Amino acid sequence: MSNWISLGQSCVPLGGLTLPVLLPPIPSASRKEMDFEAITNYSKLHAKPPGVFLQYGTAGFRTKAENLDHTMFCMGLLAVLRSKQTKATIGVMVTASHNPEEDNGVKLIDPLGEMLAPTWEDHATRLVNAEERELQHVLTDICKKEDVTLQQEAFIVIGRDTRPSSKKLSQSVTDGISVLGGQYHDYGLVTTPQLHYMVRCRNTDGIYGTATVQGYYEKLSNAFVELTKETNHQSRSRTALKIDCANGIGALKLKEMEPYLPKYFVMHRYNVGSKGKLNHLCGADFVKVHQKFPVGLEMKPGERCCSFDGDADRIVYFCEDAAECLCLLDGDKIATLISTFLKELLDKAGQTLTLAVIQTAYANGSSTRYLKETVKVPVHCVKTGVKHLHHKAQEFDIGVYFEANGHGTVVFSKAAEEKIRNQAKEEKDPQKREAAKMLENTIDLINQAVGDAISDMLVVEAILALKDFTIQEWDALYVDLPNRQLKVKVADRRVIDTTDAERRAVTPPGLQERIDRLTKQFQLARAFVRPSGTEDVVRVYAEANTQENADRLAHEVSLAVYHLAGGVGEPPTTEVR
Ligand code: 16G
Ligand code: MG
Repeated sequence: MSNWISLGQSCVPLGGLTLPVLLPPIPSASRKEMDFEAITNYSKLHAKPPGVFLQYGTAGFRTKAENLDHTMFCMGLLAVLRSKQTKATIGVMVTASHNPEEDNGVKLIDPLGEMLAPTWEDHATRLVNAEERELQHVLTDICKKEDVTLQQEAFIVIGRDTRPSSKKLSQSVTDGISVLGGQYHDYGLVTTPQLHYMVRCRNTDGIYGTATVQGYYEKLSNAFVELTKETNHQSRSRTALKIDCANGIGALKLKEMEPYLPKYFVMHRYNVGSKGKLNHLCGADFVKVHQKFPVGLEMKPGERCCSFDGDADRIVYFCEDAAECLCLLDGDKIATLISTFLKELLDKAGQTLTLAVIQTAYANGSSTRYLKETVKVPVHCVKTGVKHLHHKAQEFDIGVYFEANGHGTVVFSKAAEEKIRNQAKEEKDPQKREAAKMLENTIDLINQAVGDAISDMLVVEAILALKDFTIQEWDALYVDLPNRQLKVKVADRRVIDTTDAERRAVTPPGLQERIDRLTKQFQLARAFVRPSGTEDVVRVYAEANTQENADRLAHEVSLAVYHLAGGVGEPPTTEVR
């Protein structure tokens, strides 16, 4: 952990600037025992809101910002315990991604930049919901169950998005860290994937990269320049890219990165936060779910555009077609482009590494068919949520994973990476060596820790440039089946239990049979329902041969959910948009 030394000014023992003078300063030295008196005193300053139960969901805790102060403090405490247990740097990111501006959230990042281990998610839920008198017991119990050595030092890195509430909430995290004697470095405003990158850099002694935003920009831009250096700079795919930044952190970070990018990559940023509200009528989630153009972006037919989400870990591409309609290139299209590119390079290099694509139930049926039948790569379907995709992808030498919503990346096994890097150095055959070098640059351009809008955007731009593809040519690889997503409010969404990677409902009784009957009435149809992991709703997905049929099927399925799973409020109307 040599990187603990270079903490500079930002590692201060007390993060919360709001602490009252009455309390003694928290000693910064690592302690042998937990100081429960101090914990209790500081916990009172971050009092648990009465009657609020929060669950560490798909991507951490998420709710109205005003209810999160206590949760943040607890996540500071938990991050210290996780750091002591793993003997590694742990990340705490304050963000609610694509949620509205009033919300906020927090998630912990594990040592290699991956999502928090599931057993610790349970500890997080327990700790956050514990009453003040139970805190001591819960903390002691976690230490016992997880064999935490209290003498071990702890180091945490923190980051936050641009929400107005994020700064204060991240200070509550630092209070939690400090009261348990942990040390920290606050990166301030960063994208979620940048913080994941920092964690991975710090825990690999810098082998993955330099743990600074500058190190991140240098790594990605160097790889991009190398990968695209042979491309024709006048090519059709070199026209400016228009980026909808969702009024979020992506706007700031792209601006910082611009000087590192070669002149021939021209980007125009929109929804940069100067006027509109975060994620409001813009951003990747809005464009994908509503299948509508974001506001605030001037475009002409055929121009290449993309949208980030609020914390810049998702990206979708789009353009306006000849009929002035939205033509969406979502995570499935990105996965197809990347996996085709990797497969071609592997073939050229003569490498026999296993390559697979991981999707979720939301993947468009056409994409799955195209990947299996045309690209000829194995495709696996797992439950929604990055952790499930990431985990499955690690079973292969090269695992490409993408959710249709635009969150995804590629993971390379250590052995695959070594083979590729060795071949790039030692291969005698010039063509094979060139292919290996391109694979090597692709590895460096990809943020393997987690899906990353900036990194994914550069990968897509590089591939389009190398193939001299316009966005329309890329889109024409396969035609998406029309689809529709809806949500239904129910009294308790936990009444819905699913199986087969969320493609079938096990409960409530009769629901799946109803969905099966409805699906049979349409051509090329598929539908499923699942309880959301981030919102108090049940999600409905349907696809079919025409948009009208997809809309009808989605509506019929929502009605089935409403009637069989305890719908509340008015029944879903036929108005789907
Ligand atoms: C979170 C997940 C995303 C998933 C989405 C589903 C992470 C980092 N993010 O945003 O992968 O697609 O939740 O939301 O895991 P839902 O459960 O509300 O549909
Ligand atoms: Mg996000």
